[in-house]
Amino acid sequence: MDAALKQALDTWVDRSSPTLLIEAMRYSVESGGKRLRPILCVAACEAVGGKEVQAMDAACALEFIHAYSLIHDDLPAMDNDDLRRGKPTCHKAFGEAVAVLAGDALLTAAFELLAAGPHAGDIDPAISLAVIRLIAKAAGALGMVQGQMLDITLEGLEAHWEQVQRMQQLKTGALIRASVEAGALLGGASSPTLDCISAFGANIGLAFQMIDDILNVEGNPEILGKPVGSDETMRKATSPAVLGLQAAKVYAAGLLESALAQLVPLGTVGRPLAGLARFIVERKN
Ligand code: GRG
Repeated sequence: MDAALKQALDTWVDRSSPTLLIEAMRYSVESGGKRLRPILCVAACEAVGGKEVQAMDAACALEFIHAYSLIHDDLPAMDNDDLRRGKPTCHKAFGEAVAVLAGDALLTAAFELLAAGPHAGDIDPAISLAVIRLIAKAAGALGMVQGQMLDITLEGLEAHWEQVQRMQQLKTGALIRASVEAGALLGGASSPTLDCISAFGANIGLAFQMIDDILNVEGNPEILGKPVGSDETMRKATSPAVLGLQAAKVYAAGLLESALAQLVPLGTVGRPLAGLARFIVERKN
């Protein structure tokens, strides 16, 4: 996946001479990370009988969007974080203005990749359009950006679990769900299979953010590559804060079970997705 992302950057981002902007984009995409969204996208494509190559443009685009969201999330106006993946955050390395622009440019590059990436010519235009539409919705004001807005709004308030759950479904869950939906669409999933994959994505998307919250309470900063305890300091509305640590763990385990149940109709081809779901809930970083 790292090689594919590098190639996507080379092809779609670095067509002019190197600039600070491009350096900042590369810094953010090539600084590691779990690559979970692109891996989920490819796994969903393969689970419905598609080939990796069919999902590759969308997979890279999803990672570009994820990288943009992390750059903006770390800014002083948002979470004001200094470290990401064990390295200085983009604005710490390049300054705030360059970081804002690198995020903007990655978001735009993602849609260019979706519309005209190296494999675009091999995909049915109706499917391409459906994928672009679903990723745009998941990333935008009805998805991730809305979730971030709710996150900011709920800061310091006595939030209800329903509010926190909605915020997490949008802030983190929407892009994860879109990753598997896009992969399944590109792989040629039937409508009932797409429904199962979509429900699977909704469950693991929420579980992912709940585990992120739990790791912010009791994770190992060295393994995480960032400090822990920031949610409590910033009085963030998180699942452990609202449900309690133990109940949040039990809830996330229940989401894993629901996610796995959605894969039953797929049979053995669903196993890689099941493994990824387990990783999401059992991870330490
Ligand atoms: C337009 C200002 C502006 C904001 C855009 C920033 C933003 C909207 C949304 C933020 C969404 C966000 C950062 C959610 C957190 C999701 C999350 C838990 C990220 C960590 O994901 P991992 O663990 O990261 O997959 P790695 O490092 O593995 O890639």
